[in-house]
Amino acid sequence: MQVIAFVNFCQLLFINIFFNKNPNMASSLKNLSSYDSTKIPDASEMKFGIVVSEWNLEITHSLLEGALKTLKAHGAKDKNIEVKWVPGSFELTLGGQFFAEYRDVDAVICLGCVIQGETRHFDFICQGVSYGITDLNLNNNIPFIFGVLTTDNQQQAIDRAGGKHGNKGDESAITAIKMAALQREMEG
Ligand code: DLZ
Repeated sequence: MQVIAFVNFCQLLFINIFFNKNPNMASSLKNLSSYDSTKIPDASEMKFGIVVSEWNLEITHSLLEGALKTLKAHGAKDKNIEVKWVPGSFELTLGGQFFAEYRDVDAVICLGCVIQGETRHFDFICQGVSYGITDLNLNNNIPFIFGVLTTDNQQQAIDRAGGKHGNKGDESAITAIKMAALQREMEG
């Protein structure tokens, strides 16, 4: 037991020193835009809703660009992708719910960016949107994708919106395609 704990400790130490970053941060090790395109299902018959937050617009605009480019790269047609804007990330949940109620879509991608400020507002927004999107997934029979960056500062967001860590929009699009395909497969 002690030996295993020691080996784990050494692994973490190595990763920490080698990458000079926190090993708990997934995107330090994984680029958000890297995936094996041969393993992605065909999206040509799928319909997508995308809800995007206007807060931190330069970032969310890049997330949207990434998501659109990736959906289309896997066959999704323009006419089958609808984009709606909401004021902030807190409103992504209701925007997503509107898609479930008023549109016929296979998956909804929710894109936003919450950057830590001086007050606790960050925590409330992050909690609201993450619980909100979880509820959407459980209460509607389609997938809702959590494409929300929650970062300490602007640079971390830039790095994950088409920067050195890839684009969360790409990752969200791939997740949407995979989940829509999974649902189709299980429905039979
Ligand atoms: C108010 C607020 C703040 C301070 N920061 C952000 C943010 O970093 N990212 C974001 O998407 N939205 C932010 N908002 C707006 C809230 O999401 C929401 O739109 C307002 O609180 C109104 O409900």
